[in-house]
Formats: sequence, structure tokens, C-alpha cells
Amino acid sequence: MDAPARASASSNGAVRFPLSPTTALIIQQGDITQWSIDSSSDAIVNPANERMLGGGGADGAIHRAAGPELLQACYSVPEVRRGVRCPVGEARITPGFRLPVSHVVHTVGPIYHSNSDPATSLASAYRNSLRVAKEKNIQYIAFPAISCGVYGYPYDEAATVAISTIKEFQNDFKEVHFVLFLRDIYEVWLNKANDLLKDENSAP
Ligand code: AR6
Repeated sequence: MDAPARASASSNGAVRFPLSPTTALIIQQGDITQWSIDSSSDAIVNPANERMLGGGGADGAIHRAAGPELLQACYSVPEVRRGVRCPVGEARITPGFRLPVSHVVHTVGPIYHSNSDPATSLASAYRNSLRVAKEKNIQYIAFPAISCGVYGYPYDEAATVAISTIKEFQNDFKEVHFVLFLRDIYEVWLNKANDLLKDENSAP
């Protein structure tokens, strides 16, 4: 079996895949509310809903950790239509308040079973998150597995979309992280990265 020549694992289970000479993809298990790199050019991504006023899952955990200022900042994001601040596939950015990161990118993934083209919507959620982060000069960004909780997206399909979309930004960030709460999602993501990034990881 071909071992990935340049993917490397650290003691906390973080596995690093070079995407380019300047950008790395890092996959780890953990709680995204505790993640930060430098608290000035870093951001986490919140898998929100269209109202953008909090919820369960990672969204609830992020609001609890950020404090009530985050909810106030979300209220001040203008509605694009009644009850919708961030349509599916789009992204908005706020400060991180009491979180250890400078910013929170809020995005809305598709509800897998009711979206007519979930892969396109999920790719848009990743792409637009990276775009708004780039506009704020974010260098380090961490994603959870968007849509893989309440929204029911199958893990393997989601990993394909997530990792191939991140590859489009292989010169734009220093590090793109996935911080995955569940062991089985972490393993699916690692297998997918080994598969999709094997060209980058094979010996020259
Ligand atoms: N850190 C990292 N990942 C987490 C954390 C955490 N602290 N907590 C949960 N996860 P979900 P969705 C994982 O349901 O499917 C909310 O109510 C979780 O195990 O948070 O996009 C929103 O308001 C799963 O793998 O987001 C929306 O209404 C992943 O994060 C709706 O849920 C995403 O699960 C969005 O649903």
C-alpha cells in the first residue's frame, strides 16, 4: 500500500496534508469552540440556519461560548427576506467576541433530504465561507462537518464535497482545518483526504 509520503500526524490526532507550498489542510478531532491559532487572523465556521439567531448542535455551542454579543451581532445582519439573514449556501461574518478566535463565519448548509441539489449547496457553503474569510484577511480557518448533524448529510458524500472545495483555495490561506466532533466523521474525513489528496501526498 502506498503510504502518504508527506501527510503527517501529530500527537493530538491532527493530520496535516500539504495542499500547496503555502497552504496546509489539517484534520483533527475536537470541539471547534476551543480552536484557535493566533486570535487575530483566525476564524471558525458556524453551521447555522437561515435566521442566523442560534440553534442546537455546533451553532448552539458556538453561541454559548461566544456570549450574548454574538447574538446581537447576528441580529444586526440585514434580512434578505423575512426571517432570512443568510440563505442556504451563502455566508456572513461577525467578530468572535468571547471565543478565542477573531471571527465567526456563519454559513448555512443544505438539509440533505429536502434540497434538490445538496452537493451544489454544500460546495457553495464551503466556498462562500472561504470567500468572506479571505475578504477579512483570515489566514487560519476551521470548519466543522457542515450539514452532517441535524441536516442529515451522509458523511462520505459530505467529505468529498468539503475536501474538493477546500482544494480550490490552495493558495489563499496558511491553514484550513477541519475540527470534527465525532470519531467516525474524523475517520471518514481522513480516508477521503488520503484518497483525494494522494497526488499532493505522493513522493515526487
Ligand atoms: N465542535 C465541532 N463540531 C461539532 C460541535 C462542536 N462543538 N458540536 C457539534 N458538532 P450540526 P448541521 C458537529 O447539527 O447539520 C443547528 O441547530 C456535529 O457532530 O451542528 O449543519 C443550526 O442552528 C456534526 O457532525 O449542524 C441549524 O438549524 C456537525 O457539527 C442546524 O443545526 C454539524 O452538525 C444545522 O445543522
